[in-house]
Amino acid sequence: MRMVNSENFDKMMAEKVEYVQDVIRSFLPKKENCPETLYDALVYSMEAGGKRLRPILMLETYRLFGGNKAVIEPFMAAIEMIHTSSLIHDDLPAIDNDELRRGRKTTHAVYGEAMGILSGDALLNYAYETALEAFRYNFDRDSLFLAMKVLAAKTGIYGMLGGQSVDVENDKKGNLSPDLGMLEYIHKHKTSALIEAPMMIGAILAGAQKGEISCVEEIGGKIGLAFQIRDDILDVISTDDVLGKPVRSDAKNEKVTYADLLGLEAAKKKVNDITAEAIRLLQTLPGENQFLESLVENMANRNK
Ligand code: GRG
Repeated sequence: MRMVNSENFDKMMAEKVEYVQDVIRSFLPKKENCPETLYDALVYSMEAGGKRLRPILMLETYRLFGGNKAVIEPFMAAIEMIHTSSLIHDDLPAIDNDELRRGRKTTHAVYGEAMGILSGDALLNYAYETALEAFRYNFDRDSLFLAMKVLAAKTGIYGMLGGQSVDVENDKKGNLSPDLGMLEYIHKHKTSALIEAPMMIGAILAGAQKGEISCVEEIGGKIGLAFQIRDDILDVISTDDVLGKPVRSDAKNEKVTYADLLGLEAAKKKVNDITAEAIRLLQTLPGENQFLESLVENMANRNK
């Protein structure tokens, strides 16, 4: 495999995270124009750290297809805003009811439930305002339109929100007690869709062909599924301190997970198998991005 060694990978990743933070900050709303507590709550969650994987996957897929323009930046900020809004809402009392996220108190734990709902909504809306900034650039309108459509669709009913709405009915006591097929539906929508979207947007804005964009969608689907199964495994084997969020959250909320249905060892094997498929598919694309391949490998073996 064409990988970056681990020391170089960590250094490159740190540099990319720093660049992504600068991009995100440059697109955050201006304090003067925003109600004070709403501003504080949404900046609190956006600045709480986080691995910034989705904007980095977007950027690296963009680079894989030869993209090198600033037009990608509003989309990088937008995808992290959408992701962060979903985490704020996921932590709310009505959903997972968690008080720890990214190593700090959750947004609703600090600012109250109403502000948790509103700052999540505000970030989701502001993500689209932000992505639309890309239309200020002198850039192909059809590609921008397609990128906007992917961003909206993968977040919505046919993506993250659709998957999450099935997941809230997933509980061992019985609303839904998913089998592997249903669990795969949930994961592919609530998690993979927000990995597919940034990778597809990177490919679209770099001018990839239709078939290549579909291949990137398939790769993102696999990476997302592996990422979520790893998340379920870490929920069982890790600690609050390492993860920065409460472990055993799935058990507390009586969620059926891959670790339950397959057992830990088979779930780990599934993560490795799907990741290998994703990397094999990446290698069929024109161009080469060793960092991206290493990132996908690292996501499968992550401890946080
Ligand atoms: C209104 C936008 C909105 C959303 C509501 C709650 C919800 C719908 C969707 C939740 C989707 C969700 C939380 C899926 C889990 C995906 C997952 C494993 C997220 C953790 O991602 P990391 O590890 O987080 O990349 P960091 O903190 O590093 O960014």
